[in-house]
Amino acid sequence: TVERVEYDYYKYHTMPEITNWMAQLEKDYPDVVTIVEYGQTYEKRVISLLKIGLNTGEKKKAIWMDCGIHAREWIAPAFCQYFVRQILQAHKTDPKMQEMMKNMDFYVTPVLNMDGYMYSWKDNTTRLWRKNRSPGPPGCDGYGTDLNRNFDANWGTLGVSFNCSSNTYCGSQPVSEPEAQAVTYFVGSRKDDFLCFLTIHSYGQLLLVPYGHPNFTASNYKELEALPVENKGLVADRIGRRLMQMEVGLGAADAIRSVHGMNYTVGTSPDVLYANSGSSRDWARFQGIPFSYTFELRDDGTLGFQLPEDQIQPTCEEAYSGALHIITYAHDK
Ligand code: ING
Ligand code: ZN
Repeated sequence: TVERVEYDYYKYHTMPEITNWMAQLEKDYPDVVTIVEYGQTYEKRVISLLKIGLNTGEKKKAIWMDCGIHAREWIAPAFCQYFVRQILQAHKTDPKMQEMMKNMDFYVTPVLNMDGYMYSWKDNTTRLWRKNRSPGPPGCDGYGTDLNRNFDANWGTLGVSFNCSSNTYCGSQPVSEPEAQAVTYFVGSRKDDFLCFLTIHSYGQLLLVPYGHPNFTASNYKELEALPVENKGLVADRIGRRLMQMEVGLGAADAIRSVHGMNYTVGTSPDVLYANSGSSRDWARFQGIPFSYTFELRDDGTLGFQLPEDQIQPTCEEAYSGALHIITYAHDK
């Protein structure tokens, strides 16, 4: 008999380990888990996600979660794996999770930027790599585009660099990168199904709501006054959605705090830190997905991207509680 070794969710895993873990889950939960391949990285690795839900034969709503869009943020893929394990366990016993899995499919990408993630595992000098691994335009000797500046949402306008060696290089044009293309195509072609878009980063202990661009937040109030009556509904909806997202985000921060007492700040990126453009969160919201959040997990900057393994468990426990708050609200609404 072959003894199955328990997967250790409280360690950081290499890309091949995560790929094997995905394949094993599909075998262990054939009725609930399906691997979906939906793109290719610059270095031709296949980007895949776990589709998790009960096959009801009905058209279902959907939840998006991606981790590891930035290579060095290792706690993010660890969280996606923990999240998947938790919902699979909960669905065995918890009536609420059973109900949600009947009505919705969870689409979870454990590592979106696979090339960058593998590069960050190479050695001590590459551990803090952030971007993908595509070479810059001709004449540039840097590598990599910041995938969270490459989406088609006010692309190239704020909080980006056009220097291909910069950590926030936004690419040669909107969605120039194959990893951003994969998400854009997969989510964009099913945008009416998605209730919720969660993209997981570290660090900073923040829950960021759209938009990263300040012109699409506060000034909406002025816009509303100036608009002809027939357009007010749309903009009011935009404001209403933003307020609703803030409220649900604050609820998620409370849920997080109740687990280990950690404080997460909720707001738009210009309110909380600095403005940016081309993020997947903003893009998803522009697509009309009602709830779109960036999670910035632990820590507060003390150890930053090199979060010790003994913090994986508490970080995942609290973030799970926050994510579930948002997902449950989006489902019930
Ligand atoms: N932070 C995100 C980034 O893309 C962000 C989100 C944007 C945070 C702007 C704050 C301000 O930069 C990380 N850590 O990647
Ligand atoms: Zn990040």
